[in-house]
Order: sequence, then structure tokens, then C-alpha cells
Amino acid sequence: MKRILIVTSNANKVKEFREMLEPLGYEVVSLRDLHDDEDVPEYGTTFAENAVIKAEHGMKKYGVPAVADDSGLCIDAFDGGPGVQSARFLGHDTPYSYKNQVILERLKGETNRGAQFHCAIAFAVPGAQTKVFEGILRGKIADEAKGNGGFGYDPIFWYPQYGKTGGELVPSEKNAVSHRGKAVRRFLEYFTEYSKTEKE
Ligand code: ITT
Repeated sequence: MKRILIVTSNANKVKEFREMLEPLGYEVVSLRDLHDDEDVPEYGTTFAENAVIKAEHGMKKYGVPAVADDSGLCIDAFDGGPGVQSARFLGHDTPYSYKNQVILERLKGETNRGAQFHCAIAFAVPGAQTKVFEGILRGKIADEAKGNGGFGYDPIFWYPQYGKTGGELVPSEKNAVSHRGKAVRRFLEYFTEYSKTEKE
């Protein structure tokens, strides 16, 4: 089984990576599996920059190829915010039930409810140029929070493909259309070819 190190402290991201990659025969190893709770500082201004910072940090620390995900919610009426600040919006440890209610309050009466999830995945290999794979999912901010599925902003993000919030989706439905699903599939296409050359 091929191993993939994912440099993240977000257990929900690890779960989604596992759900998508394990059935394809990949073992996903997270920082938590390595008993590493270091929080890598994200000083980039784009999702891609932050993903590269995290992946290269893990690659250098462990001396193996490493993957990182930087993602977030961009709301049109907030000029794309919280964007790269999504995890830190209203405080890193503030519960998402509260963050989501604040967003709904701020959008009360707003007709422009367009929003998108963005995911950048970076793949860093010792001695090689780091690669980035991105995925975007356009949708809307729902009128109210619904469901307990997914994580983070999912209960208030309306997935147009299903006419439901992310909180109401089962994992396979979300992964089939999500920003992370798209970026993971782009990464996998590359990784499959990369793995073949590694063996030669
Ligand atoms: P790492 O940096 O350790 O990977 P993090 O949670 O801090 O973990 P980010 O900086 O990439 O990760 O922040 C992404 C935030 O965006 C995440 O915490 C969620 O709040 C939100 N987010 C990303 N993908 C999401 C998804 O699929 N569904 C709901 N919310 C999501």
C-alpha cells in the first residue's frame, strides 16, 4: 500500500482524505498519527501559498513526500472573506455553530448570497519543485444552518448539485462534488504517474 503523509491538524480533513484515498489503495498518515501537534504558521496570502508552506514544512521535517491542504470559504458579499482566514475567522477555537450564526446574521436581508469553497493541495517532494492542485465549488450561503454532516461551514453552505446544505450530505455525496474532492482527484492523477516513476 502506498503511504501519503498529510500535513494537517484538522481531523475532518484527514477523514475526507481517507474516505477518498483508502478505497484506491493508499494509506493516509496524518500528523496526529505521528503524535505531532505542531501548528504550522500560515503566512501566505493565497490558498496555494499556504498549502505550499505546510507541505514543504512537513516534507523537510520528515524527509518524505508530503501533502497539505489549505482551504476556506469565500463569500461574495464579504469581498471573498473569510477566505484564507476561514479557520481563524472570529477566533481559531470558536465553535462553528457560532461562526455560522454570525455569518447568517451579517447576511440577513442580503440578496447576494453567492459563495465558494476553495481548496489548494500542495505536494512537496525532497529535491523537486512543489506542485499545487486546486478545486473550487460554487454555491450559496443558505438562509439557515441545517444538518450535522461535513464540518466547519458545511451547515450553512448550500450545494447546488443537491439542493441541500453540506451538513445534510453523506460523505460520498460531498466528496463527489466538493472543492476538496476536485483537488484530490487532480492530485491523484499526478500522484499515480509519480508513483510509477518512483518505482523504476
Ligand atoms: P490545517 O491548517 O492544519 O490543515 P485548518 O483547519 O487550520 O487545518 P485551513 O487553514 O485550511 O485548515 O482552514 C480551513 C478552514 O476552512 C477549515 O477549518 C474550515 O473551517 C473551512 N473549510 C475548509 N474546507 C471545508 C469544507 O469542506 N467544509 C466546511 N468548511 C471547510
